[in-house]
Amino acid sequence: MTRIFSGVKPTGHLTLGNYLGAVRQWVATDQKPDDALFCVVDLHALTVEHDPARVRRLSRQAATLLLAAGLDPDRCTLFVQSHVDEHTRLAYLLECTATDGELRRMIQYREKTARAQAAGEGVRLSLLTYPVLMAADILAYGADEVPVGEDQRQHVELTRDLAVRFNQRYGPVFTVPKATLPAVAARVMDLQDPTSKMGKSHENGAGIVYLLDEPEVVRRKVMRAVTDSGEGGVVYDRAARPGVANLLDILAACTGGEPEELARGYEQYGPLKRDVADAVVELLRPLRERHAELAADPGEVERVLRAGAGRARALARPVVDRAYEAIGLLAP
Ligand code: AQP
Repeated sequence: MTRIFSGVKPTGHLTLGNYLGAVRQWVATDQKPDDALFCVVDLHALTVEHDPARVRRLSRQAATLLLAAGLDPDRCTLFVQSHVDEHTRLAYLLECTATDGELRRMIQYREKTARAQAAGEGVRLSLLTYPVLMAADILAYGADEVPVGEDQRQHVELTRDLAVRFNQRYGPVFTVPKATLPAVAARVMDLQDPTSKMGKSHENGAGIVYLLDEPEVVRRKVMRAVTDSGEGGVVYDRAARPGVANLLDILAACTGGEPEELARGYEQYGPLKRDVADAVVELLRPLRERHAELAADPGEVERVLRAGAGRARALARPVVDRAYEAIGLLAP
């Protein structure tokens, strides 16, 4: 049985990018509680300037949205990262395995450092080390596959490197995982700036479709999406026409077609945008409805998370204990 692990960070409201790039893949897996682990990775939200009350609220909301999106607590393990100490226990051993140079090469570190500096904020040490914590999130469960969007591919590569290095040096403790990406929409771009990723913590929400946006808000954002001059009709060309390519990717992800093929069905941008807006609204409708039901019963979400943490702990502890022993620490 293939074991999968993945997570979402409560740094903002979940977006269409998170859904198409990652969450939809999670829901589509043939889920079994011990082999499908999904996590609200709240410790990762502390790596940048944050408001404690907001992180708590967003953590609960993310868990509720994951259930609304279709994760079934009887067929997967859904939990909150900070509820399972094994993640931070293992992260330290992996910090003793990783090098400063390889962490400084991480693209997200470089981008987020630039953002923090531009805002006049200090760069937290945890921003540098968080990919190691992410490696611990994955390796603690012996996950084989990590379904993620394109932006996380580099972090999963690092996880593989650390697992291989640890195993070679101290003995075979970790499963070496691989990233799995969706065929389309592995990198959904911002509708207002199609050269950058649709990211939930970006300041300007005009180019971001949030999963809980009202239908008319979704329509407005899609209809105002930045495109190019439009000369030569609608063609799928990611490099030359990133805005249109992004809309075609989103449409393909929603309807199941191929972006190049779909492009042939349009001569102008207006009808394309209308179809994209309709497709996204319909895709998100059941999720929004289910979210409203679940949000009315927060006790149920808490029960799911408590049970999930218990299951996760039982799976992670033996792996982390083995790593402690292998690296040379005395058993307590
Ligand atoms: N735009 C995107 N397109 C496709 N997949 C995406 N993911 C994120 N943005 C896109 C995937 O969603 C999963 C959860 O992401 P995360 O919470 O770990 O955060 P992130 O990757 O750092 O992206 P965000 O949402 O943009 O957060 P901020 O703005 O805080 O950095 C991951 O599998 C990710 O690949």
